[in-house]
Amino acid sequence: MFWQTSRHLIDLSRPRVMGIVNVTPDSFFDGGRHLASDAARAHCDRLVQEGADMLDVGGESTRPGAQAPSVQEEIDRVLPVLEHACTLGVPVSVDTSSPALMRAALNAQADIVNDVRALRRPGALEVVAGHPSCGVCLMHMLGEDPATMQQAPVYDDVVAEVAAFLQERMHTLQRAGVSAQRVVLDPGIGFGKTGPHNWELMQRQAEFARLGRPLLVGWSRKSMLGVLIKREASERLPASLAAALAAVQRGAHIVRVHDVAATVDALAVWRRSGLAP
Ligand code: 7PJ
Repeated sequence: MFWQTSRHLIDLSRPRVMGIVNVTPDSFFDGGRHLASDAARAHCDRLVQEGADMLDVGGESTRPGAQAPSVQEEIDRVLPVLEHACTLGVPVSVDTSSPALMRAALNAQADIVNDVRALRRPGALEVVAGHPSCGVCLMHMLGEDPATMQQAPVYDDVVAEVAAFLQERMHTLQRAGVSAQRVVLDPGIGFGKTGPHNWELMQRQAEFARLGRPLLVGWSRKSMLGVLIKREASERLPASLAAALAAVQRGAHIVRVHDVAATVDALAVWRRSGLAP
């Protein structure tokens, strides 16, 4: 299976590692932005050295209750880092729901739009459809607002409902002229799901294969791991590795992770062991 993106045709015959680059300054002093973007550029270099197959650069925290940055603030944060990432020889995605940032990122040679809202913001679908070849990751989130998505999410059948949503969004893109070869799907671990919903998505992940497109999943350091093993985010690396391996064993094509070096090592052993499905 292949993923068509702006500059790269990505071969997904073996699992790939997407390294997370967050550009979210925790300081609102004037200097904070520059420090944050210098650090983020260095982090891009490090993740590529560690073996990341692609980088995902984002500036909006989707933690429940997080304050959303203004569109201009998000662009000012992300664009300089993205421009640097695009010089490193690997495919680069922009993690945003903002059509203005999507357009700016694609003009700056970004390969992929990764949108946790699956291009539901007005104008977002048009930006992707207006590009001849960029890739897109469509993720499921219950509702459109991280601030409220965790307020008692309810599903009859979480796997069926997430799959139906992803299929509907993919068909909408195809009607707008975006070919399926440009699309990757993501069940959105932690986005409007209870702990049991997330684990059911893992246990039944193989059912997403019938959608016919590659699957990207992100379990890295997320809270359902912490609930299971009772550890803070900084101590969730072993749990995150186990989740990444379980996900690729169940057919995930791309794992979105913070800890690239460790994930690359774990996947090398997994492959050499002949466990590939
Ligand atoms: C995801 C994401 C994910 C995709 C975030 C975090 C929260 N994009 N952006 N999939 N998660 N495609 O990393 O903890 O799971 S932000």
